[in-house]
Amino acid sequence: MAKKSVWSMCGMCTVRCPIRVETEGNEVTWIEGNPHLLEGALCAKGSAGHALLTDEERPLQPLIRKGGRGAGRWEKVSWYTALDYVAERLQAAIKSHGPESIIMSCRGGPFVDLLKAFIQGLGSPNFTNHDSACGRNVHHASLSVYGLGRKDLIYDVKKCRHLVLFGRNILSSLRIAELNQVLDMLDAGGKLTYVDVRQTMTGIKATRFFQVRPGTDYALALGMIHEVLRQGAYDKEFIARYVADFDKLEEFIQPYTAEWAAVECGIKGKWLQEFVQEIGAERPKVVFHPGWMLSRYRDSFYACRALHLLNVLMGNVETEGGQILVKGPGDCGAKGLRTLAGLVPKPAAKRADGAGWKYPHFDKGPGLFQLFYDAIRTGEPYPLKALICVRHDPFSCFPDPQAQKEALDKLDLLVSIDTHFSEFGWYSDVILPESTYLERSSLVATQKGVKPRFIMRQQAVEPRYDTKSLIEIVKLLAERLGIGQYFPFSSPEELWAWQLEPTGFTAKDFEAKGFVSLTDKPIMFDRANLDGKFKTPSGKIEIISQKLTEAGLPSLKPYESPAKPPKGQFRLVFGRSPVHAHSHTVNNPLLHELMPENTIWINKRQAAKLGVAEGDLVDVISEGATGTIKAHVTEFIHPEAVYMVHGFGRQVPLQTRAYHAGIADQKLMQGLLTEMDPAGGGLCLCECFVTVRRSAKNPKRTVEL
Ligand SMILES: Nc1nc2c(c(=O)[nH]1)N[C@H]1C(S)=C(S)[C@@H](COP(=O)(O)OP(=O)(O)OC[C@H]3O[C@@H](n4cnc5c(=O)[nH]c(N)nc54)[C@H](O)[C@@H]3O)O[C@H]1N2
Ligand SMILES: Nc1nc2c(c(=O)[nH]1)N[C@H]1C(S)=C(S)[C@@H](COP(=O)(O)OP(=O)(O)OC[C@H]3O[C@@H](n4cnc5c(=O)[nH]c(N)nc54)[C@H](O)[C@@H]3O)O[C@H]1N2
Ligand code: SF4
Ligand SMILES: [Mo]
Repeated sequence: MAKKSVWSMCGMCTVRCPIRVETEGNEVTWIEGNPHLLEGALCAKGSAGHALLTDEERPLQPLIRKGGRGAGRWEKVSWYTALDYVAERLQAAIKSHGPESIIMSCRGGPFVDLLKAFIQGLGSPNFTNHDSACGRNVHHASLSVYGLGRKDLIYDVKKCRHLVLFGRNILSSLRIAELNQVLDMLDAGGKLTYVDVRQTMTGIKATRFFQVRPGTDYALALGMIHEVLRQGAYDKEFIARYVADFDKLEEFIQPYTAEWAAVECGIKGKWLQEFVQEIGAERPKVVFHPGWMLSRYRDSFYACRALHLLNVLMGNVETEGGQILVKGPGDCGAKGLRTLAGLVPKPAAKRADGAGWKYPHFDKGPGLFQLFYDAIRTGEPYPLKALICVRHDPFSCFPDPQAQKEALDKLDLLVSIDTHFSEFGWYSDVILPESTYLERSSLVATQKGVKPRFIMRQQAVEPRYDTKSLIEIVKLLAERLGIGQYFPFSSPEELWAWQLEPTGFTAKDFEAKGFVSLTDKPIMFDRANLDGKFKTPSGKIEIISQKLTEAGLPSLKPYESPAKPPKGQFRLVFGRSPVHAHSHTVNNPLLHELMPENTIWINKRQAAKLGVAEGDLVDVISEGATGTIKAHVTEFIHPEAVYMVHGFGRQVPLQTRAYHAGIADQKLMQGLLTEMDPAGGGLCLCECFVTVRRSAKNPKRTVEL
């Protein structure tokens, strides 16, 4: 059988590592990281991609709901029928309530141009994503300090001398390229300081580990700022040149001494002083990395802001081993890709979630998903009628799926475009199954960075079942809805040629390495002349953000100590496993074998008080929700917290391996659907308290007399 080698991009998580795939006939025989970029490295999930191909516990043809929502009765239909069904209902919504009554949500990433063109082509501004449960606080904090988003600055992890990570479990919640950079940095003698409420793979490799009381990162960051200022360990020149209102920070920080922070966080003040001495000597090659999470507490926006300010104090902007402004094709003297969204007029209506107008400090880009639930419930600012989720599962992503269902029952149409049965898909009216990443081509994508490039995902094998690529699904739907003109292609090859046309490259240029580099050398701006690079209203790095002030919000918020869990309760925190990507790999035959269920981590002393031993079943109870799970009893978690890996507790019966294996943290987060940091928009996922008790489902303990 004919053997082939295909350049592609992994789709097992959203990192989308570049890969090389070997095929024989229609079988995938080998997958590795692109040797030119990743030296062949791939993670466990990426290696399990071929098991996704053959997995029949995914939607294998379009499905239309027959019974009530969520009842699991499906009619198998042709693509023709399914697309007509969706198009007719969208048309009805447009006719009765205008195109703005349609919401589309998508996980984001390098291929969103296609979906943006579709929803805006229909005339709706309501394009959204998952990010209020992920990195919105970090993003908005970054915007408020630099006027640049979280993706406009990259951390030069490999060359830094000291990497400081707050709840960023970089060696487990991984991106291959970044993980390799951390290891190279450590090999080169760099230091790693890690802050978490529990010990992790990253903490084990770290030079220093601060185990903090849950939710006190803001205090720690304030204590660090105080100590940096006290020791004079900051870049005075950089600050004088680029930073506004530094004196306001000096004044604000007065009460937040290192000793105070140490007491608040439960660490030693001496450790903080030593830490600041080190970074003072190592700056500017010091990176404070708020990651995506910094975990989701009520003040996480301000904690992220404080970390950004620490970076500013280090003077690490546009330096090797610090933070570097991303560069795009234009910075290499090259032309960018032609975009489909560029063909489409901007929708006239305001966003229904209020981002950019009701909430002027929120980036109106993808807005905030949870605010659509308010709009659905109230019908304000206008009625909403349909939700299309592409590569996004709001019932796994956002708290309290039951509350979400109650709101979504007000909509006439729910569509899931997914490779799997998502929890949302199972509740929706139509499932349009996308071909897996190995069975489809995607758009040409731009990867910005110090060395920007164009990259491509090419189809490795033919679809095994009656599924289609997103490119085809969108094109077919657009034609039915009278907006076919915005999709001027009839195959991925034609689309690539259209996108690439202004750049002077062709698909042939990708044959050698799977990507096209736009520069040989890293591009750096002149650090002595960064004027115009900071997109804040003042053009300076803003300690007091004008936008926040205009929105009536403080830029430097006084610290408030997080609530202690009520007696007998714990704060529920969560994270990821290196072998799973959120909830959608839990049913993968190979990955399920590696980690079939989650456990709940509980501190040894607390477990002893509850009579819970390692491996015992415990009931985890929050207001209105409960689940039973195995306990992992350990010294390596703060006594106030319990921890579980996100993604388990799935309720789709057709996924036999994942069905009811472990429990879902988001289902315990009752009442938190729209609880957010008002300044950052991030959801307060970590503001959930649960009771844990030994379950009656354990076998009775017998005592030998
Ligand atoms: N309680 C709690 N909530 C959380 C988190 C948590 O840890 N705990 N984590 C938060 C974070 S950081 C994030 S990023 C979000 C993630 O939340 P989501 O974005 O919803 O999560 P994913 O599981 O990455 O992907 C969603 C859907 O994409 C589908 N999918 C995967 N590959 C493809 C594909 O190739 N094509 C198509 N069409 N669909 C595909 C999957 O089957 C899945 O149904 O959740 C957030 N919410
Ligand atoms: N293998 C794998 N890798 C992934 C993903 C995946 O699903 N699987 N998802 C990707 C995505 S979408 C994201 S957003 C990133 C997320 O990457 P990270 O930001 O590294 O997120 P998590 O693994 O969720 O780790 C969160 C950590 O925060 C800790 N924590 C909880 N409360 C506190 C606190 O008060 N203070 C501090 N300092 N820490 C606290 C938790 O104990 C946990 O270890 O990972 C990405 N990489
Ligand atoms: S990190 Fe792993 S799963 Fe994610 S894209 Fe890269 S290889 Fe694939
Ligand atoms: Mo995320």
